[in-house]
Amino acid sequence: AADVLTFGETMLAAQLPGPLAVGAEARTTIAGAESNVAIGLARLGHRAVWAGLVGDDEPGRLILRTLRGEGVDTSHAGVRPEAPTGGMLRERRVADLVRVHYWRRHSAASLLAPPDLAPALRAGARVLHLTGITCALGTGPLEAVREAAAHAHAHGWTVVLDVNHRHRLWTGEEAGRALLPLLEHVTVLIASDDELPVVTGALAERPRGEEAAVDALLAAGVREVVVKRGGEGAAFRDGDGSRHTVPALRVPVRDTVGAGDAFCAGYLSGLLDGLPPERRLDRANTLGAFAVASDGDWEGLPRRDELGLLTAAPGTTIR
Ligand code: ADP
Ligand code: KDG
Repeated sequence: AADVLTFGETMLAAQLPGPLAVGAEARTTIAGAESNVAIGLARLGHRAVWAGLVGDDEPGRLILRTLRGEGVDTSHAGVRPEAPTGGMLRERRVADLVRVHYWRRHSAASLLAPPDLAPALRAGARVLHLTGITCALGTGPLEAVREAAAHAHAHGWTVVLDVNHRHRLWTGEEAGRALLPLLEHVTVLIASDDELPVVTGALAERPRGEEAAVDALLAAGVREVVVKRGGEGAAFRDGDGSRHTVPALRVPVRDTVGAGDAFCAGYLSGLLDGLPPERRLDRANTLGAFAVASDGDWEGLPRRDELGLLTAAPGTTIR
């Protein structure tokens, strides 16, 4: 069986070093939070399955080829001729500000419905990885997430939900209402500090502050809550009262997009390797640092033999 099953929307992505409106030249690649996690895991030697839908088009072929080339299992991915693969464009509008544009309405990935996942769920995995992005794609994808979470929970898998709130797709209120019913199935909830209120805002008592928000999530049945704090690092709490924090690694910041997904892949890798919470956080932090210190969402993620690279002195040339 697989180590991790994940699914969601992966898009054709264009990266522009300058403003789109004046015709900056683009580099094409693929982007998708769930496939970023799958690639991060595959690079570390884990068996990751990505089970999303693409169109029968060139972007769809690029996506499947890239994932296969990275060693991600796509045997449960689907091709839908009736809808196009979604797209996104990321423009570096000015040095420190990136703007994202999506073309994903009515995309092939948004056609996802529970039956599409049945074979992958039957095949089994140790961990199910879900993100709030998939929940935002429509009622079919949301139902698919709910059924997958219920199935995985009932079969004793570890269920990991990364809130991954995307303002461009839905409001915090909509996200909270959709994610709340999932919590009873979630083992590990991962959120950035500003995303915690998205989920807990939908609770009747609306906890105030991070501490209260994490308490409320643990009371709702989540076993571990991992909070990402960008350049400050991350924190962990579980239902047994243990707590850990780790500072971020000090690296030059190239491109922060994808850091959260890399972090998540590192955390899952640590779980699969049976590491204790503090070392899971270390690995998560290490992958997050690789993502911010390199261009692209997933291109710079480490293989297992590269995990220690960031401890080299700044400016090192390895020869
Ligand atoms: P997201 O991309 O989901 O918003 P964060 O920005 O919180 O998530 O980043 C996720 C993780 O990536 C952080 O918890 C940290 O481990 C790492 N990270 C983010 N920014 C930096 C940074 N400037 N330096 C080093 N590590 C970082
Ligand atoms: O997490 C990085 C993502 O922003 C990117 O890969 C695309 O899935 C994506 C999204 O919805 O923004």
